[in-house]
Amino acid sequence: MNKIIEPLVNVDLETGKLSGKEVIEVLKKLNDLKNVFGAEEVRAGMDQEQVIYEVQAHLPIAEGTLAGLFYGTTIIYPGKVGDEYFMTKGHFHAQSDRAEYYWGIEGEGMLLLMDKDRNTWAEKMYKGSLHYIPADVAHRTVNTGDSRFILGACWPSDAGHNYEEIMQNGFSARLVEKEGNPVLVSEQEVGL
Ligand code: PAN
Ligand code: ZN
Repeated sequence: MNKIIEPLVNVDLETGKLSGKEVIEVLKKLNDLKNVFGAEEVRAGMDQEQVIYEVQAHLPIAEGTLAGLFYGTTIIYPGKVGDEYFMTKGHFHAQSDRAEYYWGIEGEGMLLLMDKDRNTWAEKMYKGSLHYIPADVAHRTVNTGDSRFILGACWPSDAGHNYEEIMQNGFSARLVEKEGNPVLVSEQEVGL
């Protein structure tokens, strides 16, 4: 009855790394990111086994369960496809009105956000930055630095992921390097 137990999962507060029994890990290699970057022909010519990002998550209940929470850490490795920085696929939530928190843990990056009217903006992310992703806003993270970029996330267990919308239509802007700096370029400018 009245017992004191050890936690099932631990998080390394320096690196975001999760350890414990109920942790799942997903690797995304360049091969998994077809048509994600503007320069698909450049991506296709690179090493397809290269890991671009990895996600560790603690999902203590079944996906789709109402009113629970999930916790995850994402590591995005540094690099570019052409002039576009390595980034996640990005998604709306399947239950599109579900919000999410992100926070920066290590390195430098950006959170790319796009509403349903395809207005896209970016927020700088760094160790300690906190980001509230509102309902109905697609989100993708981008490593704009030259070392690994790590972020934490917490989202509702019934949010789900709608990757299809972004695979079909993309975001309306991309983060590219120009003269050594990240610049948000809209689809009109690059003819996405
Ligand atoms: C995050 C993301 C994670 C990977 O946990 O799932 O950063 O990005 P993609 O899912 O776009 O590949 C989250 O937003 N969960 O809802
Ligand atoms: Zn999400």
